Amino acid sequence: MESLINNPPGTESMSQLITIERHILEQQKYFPEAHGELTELLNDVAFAAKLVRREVVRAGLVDILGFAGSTNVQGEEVKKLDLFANEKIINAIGQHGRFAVMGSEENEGIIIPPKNDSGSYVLLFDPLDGSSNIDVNVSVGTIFSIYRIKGDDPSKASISDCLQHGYEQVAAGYVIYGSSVVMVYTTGHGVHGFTYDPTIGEFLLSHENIVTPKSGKYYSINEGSYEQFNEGTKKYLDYIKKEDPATGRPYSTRYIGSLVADFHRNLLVGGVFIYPPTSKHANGKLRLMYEANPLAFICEQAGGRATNGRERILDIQPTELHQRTPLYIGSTDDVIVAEEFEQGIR
Ligand code: P6P
Repeated sequence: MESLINNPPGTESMSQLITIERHILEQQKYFPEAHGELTELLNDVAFAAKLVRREVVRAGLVDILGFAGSTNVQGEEVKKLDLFANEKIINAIGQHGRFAVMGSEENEGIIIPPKNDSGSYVLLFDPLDGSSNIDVNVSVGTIFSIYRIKGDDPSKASISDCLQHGYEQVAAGYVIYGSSVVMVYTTGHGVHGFTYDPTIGEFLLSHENIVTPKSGKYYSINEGSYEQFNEGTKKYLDYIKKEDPATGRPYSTRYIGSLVADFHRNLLVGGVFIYPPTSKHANGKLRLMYEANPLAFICEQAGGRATNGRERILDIQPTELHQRTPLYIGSTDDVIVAEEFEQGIR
């Protein structure tokens, strides 16, 4: 597909304008049994992303910044945009009844939409990850993960439908609200990115079949937590900074402090993101169900690797909706090196 960049808006041929709705429809051929439901709910998510984008990109212009005064289940101050994004996604998606049950980073328990009688799916999401960066105009993101309910009666949907292995996901994606707004998703048939064109209000295919490099030149970790790291992580950091042209070292450090932004960069150009176990967070800080699992599904579909340093993220048996996990994710060769230090092999 010719790049849209070579054709200024208005000059591209219609064949280049593949909207996310059209692309999702084409993915339906892989799910004949879904009777179009998956298509509709992915479009619901894309629509909700447009509503969130509208506010995020003008956050500085309206009185939507600053703390909402409340704190979320994680005990963190909740900014108005977190709350807004959470409400928008729940309302915009819950109204169609396609989801039997939802789980959000901002809600302690599960959410049963008012209308869920026809819902065969589960939606788990982080409405606005990295929200502490909103006030300083650093990219933030929405992350989502979709499963089928385990039974066939939506009215009986419960927490157990939310606590499925990551390998059971039927779709996953994220939206990064940055210099441009990009939505990336997979249904298990490759990873595809869409850039929002505000002149027509559509997400247009801009990154077809994303394949992440086998290795990169970036490592992403919060080195300010060095003293909290275990010996394996400290040895890894010493290793990755040593000069060795044969292995492309030293790698450059890139850490934005916004998971979706760090992940997206490494997905496109190669690299590894690590949130390891620390003395403060024995299981790391990031959440399994609506951060690690969806990004792991996407990363593996793009040819990358995602583990907790020892075990494949998608194989972890969930026990709680908000459980944390260490996360080693990105280019396969780079993740393996980091794991070998974590496991004491190096
Ligand atoms: P730290 C943002 O708060 C977040 O949840 C992720 O987006 C980000 O990767 C991580 O936390 C940053 O955490 O401890 O390095 O500030």
